[in-house]
Amino acid sequence: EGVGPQEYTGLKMELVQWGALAAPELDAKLQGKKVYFVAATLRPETMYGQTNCYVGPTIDYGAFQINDTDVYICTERAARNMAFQGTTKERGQVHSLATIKGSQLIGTKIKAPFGLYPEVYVLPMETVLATKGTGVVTSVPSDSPDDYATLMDLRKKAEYYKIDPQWAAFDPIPVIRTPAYGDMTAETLVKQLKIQSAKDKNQLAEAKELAYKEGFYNGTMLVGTYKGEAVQEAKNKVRDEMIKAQLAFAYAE
Ligand code: A2H
Repeated sequence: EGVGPQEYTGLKMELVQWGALAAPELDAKLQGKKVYFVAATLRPETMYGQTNCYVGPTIDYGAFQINDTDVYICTERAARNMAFQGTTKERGQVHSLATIKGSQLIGTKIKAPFGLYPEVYVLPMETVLATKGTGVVTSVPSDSPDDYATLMDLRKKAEYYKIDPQWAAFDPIPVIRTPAYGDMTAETLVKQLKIQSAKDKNQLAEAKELAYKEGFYNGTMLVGTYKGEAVQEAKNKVRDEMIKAQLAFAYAE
């Protein structure tokens, strides 16, 4: 990354129902609050294609009281950053209501803002970094090679990953068309580069770079308010629309 701060979109994915591993601990503590998983994304225009959300199973997460009503699930590091970016009611203040391991969040059902699948599940991704973004990654397997490779791994070995196959059953949705890779950029690249799993780090880094550039410079929206428009134009419009609807906020680090 460059010298300046990275500008993310913090996507608010509202809790629908805790998974069985989180429920006993968190249900009582967060009674009556509006709870959101907050995912940091650089591709807000792809959010129509969310199929699930990822957390790192070994990462520590917290439930942070952000204002009078809202609680955000993310890393403490991210909550502290938010507190200095006007996200919290009191500047610099973070109030932790509970802590929880990523593994305990698996199977939780949440809303996917702007998603064509309105509700999705939280799944494990071993490559999520605790030191980047919020530690929560919303998954768009049509356009993110990492998201695609992990979803395929989870489907192949549901038992090993201790997930219900139904949680990973939402198929990728075409969101963006590119001249080089068609309507499913990530799938095309994963196949072209012969990526076998999410462990193929080097090829995935290459696929990520190719997908990002082609999507941004040559992509056209296939769905949503800006269908038919260039990604370059639609990107910030979708972001603004989400922020206006209070489904997202600006997050930088
Ligand atoms: B992106 P950069 Cl469709 N650990 O969002 C690992 N990856 C993380 C993360 C973390 N802690 N926090 C965010 N990310 C992911 C959408 C997307 C993303 C698409 C295509 C590419 C893409 C849907 N997932 O990212 O290192 C998030 O995934 C590739 C650039 O700060 C976030 O945007 O550049 C991106 O990585 C931020 O990565």
